[in-house]
Amino acid sequence: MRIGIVCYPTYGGSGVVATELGKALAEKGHEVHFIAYRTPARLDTLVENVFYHEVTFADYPLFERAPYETALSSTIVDVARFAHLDLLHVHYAIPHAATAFMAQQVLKAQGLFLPYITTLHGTDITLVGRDATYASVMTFSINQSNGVTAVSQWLRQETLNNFAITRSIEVIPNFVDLRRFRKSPKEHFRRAIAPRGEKILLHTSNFRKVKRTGDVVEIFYRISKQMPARLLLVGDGPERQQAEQRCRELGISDQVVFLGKLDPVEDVLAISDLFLLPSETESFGLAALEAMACHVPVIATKVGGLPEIVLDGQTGYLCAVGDIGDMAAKALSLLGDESRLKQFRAQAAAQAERYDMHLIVPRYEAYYMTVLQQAGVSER
Ligand code: GMT
Repeated sequence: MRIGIVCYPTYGGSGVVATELGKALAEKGHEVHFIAYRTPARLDTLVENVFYHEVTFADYPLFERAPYETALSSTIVDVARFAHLDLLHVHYAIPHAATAFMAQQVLKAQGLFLPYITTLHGTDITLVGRDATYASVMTFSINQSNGVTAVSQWLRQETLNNFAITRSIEVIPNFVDLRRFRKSPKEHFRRAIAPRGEKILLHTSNFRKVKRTGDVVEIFYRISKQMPARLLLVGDGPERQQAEQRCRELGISDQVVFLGKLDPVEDVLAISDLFLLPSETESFGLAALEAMACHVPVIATKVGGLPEIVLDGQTGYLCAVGDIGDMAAKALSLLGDESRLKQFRAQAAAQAERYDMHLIVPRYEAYYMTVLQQAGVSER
């Protein structure tokens, strides 16, 4: 199959899922064409069957903001025509579903039909999508999609509850490449971070408000008062500076390492004892899944799709949003009990296996076939 994939190239989860999916499909022999305004973070283009098409913006003094949607739709049309795409798969509804619809209409006028699938990831529905600024066009372009998927049961329900959706939504959860995430710890790295055998806590995110990075710092502060510990923070974003400032105020800067944007997150996960994800909302929590794949239990909030991934009392703990005290207490009790920690580590890894790439990617392939059949198109 020849598949076009549209995604955000940033470190956000939707871009990561789109890129990993495209790479996995290419490995299975499909021809995959990524379309984005920058090379996606995890994309390695020197791989068989993978192509990358950059959306370029022609500048003009009249534009205060370059018209991204028009440039993207035009690029989709161009790639669809010349690479003979069978299907377009867009990740994150805003504005990608609308641009896919526009491209479909342009191609239709040229006598070509390009079915498109929209994958809903989270904040496109829970935060941004609800804003009246976007809601009507977003609802329309989701309904016009030839297929719609959501990354968790919760997100599917949330979409149906909040938008006038007239078509079915297939749930296909996110996945993990276990080959990549089953790493043995680099002992010299662990010794450098925790020379006296301190416990290592980790948080990775794009440091947006929704991630509650401030809570991560407060939870760690409470833990560090009770046991020797280190906190590693991977990623960057608007809340980072505030988090760094709070570490200084609490006098814990020497126990906290801000690693910034780091792609081989598996190397950091491999030396970690516990993962913290105190988000306000999380439609899936890919970061939690990647942690569990590395045998790292997760303390998270009981929100969104997280209870579908993190099994409370087995692969970690789920607490109320903002309940820093409870999260710190649960972390302390787990880190202080070596045999329970070992059991949780094994259970976390076993749970991650249910989301193995080799189980989930075929579900996308099957869904593509269904969509093509329903659209009355035969695969090239
Ligand atoms: O909102 C984000 O944190 C980024 C966003 C993204 O870029 O797409 O992440 C969402 O999609 C991820 C991949 O499906 C999910 O794992 C995240 O849970 C989801 N984020 C939220 O719902 C907050």
